[in-house]
Amino acid sequence: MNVQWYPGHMTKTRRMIESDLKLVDLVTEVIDARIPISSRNPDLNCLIENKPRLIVLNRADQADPQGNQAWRKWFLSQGFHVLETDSKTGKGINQFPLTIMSALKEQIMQWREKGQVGRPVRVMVVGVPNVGKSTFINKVAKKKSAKTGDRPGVTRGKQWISMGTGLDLLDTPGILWPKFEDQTVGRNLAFTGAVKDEIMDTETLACYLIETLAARYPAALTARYGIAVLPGAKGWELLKSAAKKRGFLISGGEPNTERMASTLLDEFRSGKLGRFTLEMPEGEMGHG
Ligand SMILES: Nc1nc2c(ncn2[C@@H]2O[C@H](COP(=O)(O)OP(=O)(O)O)[C@@H](O)[C@H]2O)c(=O)[nH]1
Ligand SMILES: [Mg+2]
Repeated sequence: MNVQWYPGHMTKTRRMIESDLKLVDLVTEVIDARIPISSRNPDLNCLIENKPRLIVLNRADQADPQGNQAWRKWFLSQGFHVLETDSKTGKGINQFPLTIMSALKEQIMQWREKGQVGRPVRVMVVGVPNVGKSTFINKVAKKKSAKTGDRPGVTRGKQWISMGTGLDLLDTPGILWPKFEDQTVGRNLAFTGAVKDEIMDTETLACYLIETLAARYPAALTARYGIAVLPGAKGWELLKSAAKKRGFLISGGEPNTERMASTLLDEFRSGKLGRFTLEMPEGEMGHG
């Protein structure tokens, strides 16, 4: 596992986030809309306590639109505010300031009653690696001020990005750790490329992915790879069929499952295969 997730760094990161939290009125939790459970930190609720929270369903462009809708509904039912974004193109970003203002409407009215008229609203972004925090902040700032690919444990001074009248965003996100000791979480993060492929060999990972997709999105596999997907189909068989259909063969005519595995992961991550939500709110889909 990556060095940035060692416990020492976690403690340091947690302390940093705790001190940043004191400075802000609202926490923006960026998550990967394809894996809304696996891309969250389970300890965040304790850490944040009662601060208003905005869930940004980022990578909405890569997730199943029906999945986005179901998750929006679920997070709203949990008392969160929700925004769907594609930070790569910027879709949904312009709703960010408005969504914050509406989330803090009562708070702002209270400040006004107390005579705190010019009090700026301050916001921070948190999230696990690879959900798109830096890209999101860059789009919000409309300039490349947040570094992409940053890592926890880096000390820095506080910088604020103005998002318009009286609305400030902390320019550096709080980087949380996922619940990586959970196997399903680890796999989901590996599917999306959030953790390096080295944690598992590519073929094993691709077997899990194709089986997961077969259970929920069989038509996408048939459309892209021309394979029949029967109920209960096993990952290894599906991977072999796809390799044969693609003409990926090794000497002797055996399917080149290694090449097919890389292709599947690439096509899943790049969106060529389609838009997928691998986890649904409880009650909407059993975990595959
Ligand atoms: N398609 C798509 N790609 C995104 C989106 N947000 C971020 N990315 C890409 O995902 C990668 C990781 O993003 P980054 O902002 O570094 O993630 P961070 O680790 O959370 O800061 C980059 O290549 C981004 O271009 C999004 O909403 N849609
Ligand atoms: Mg980053």
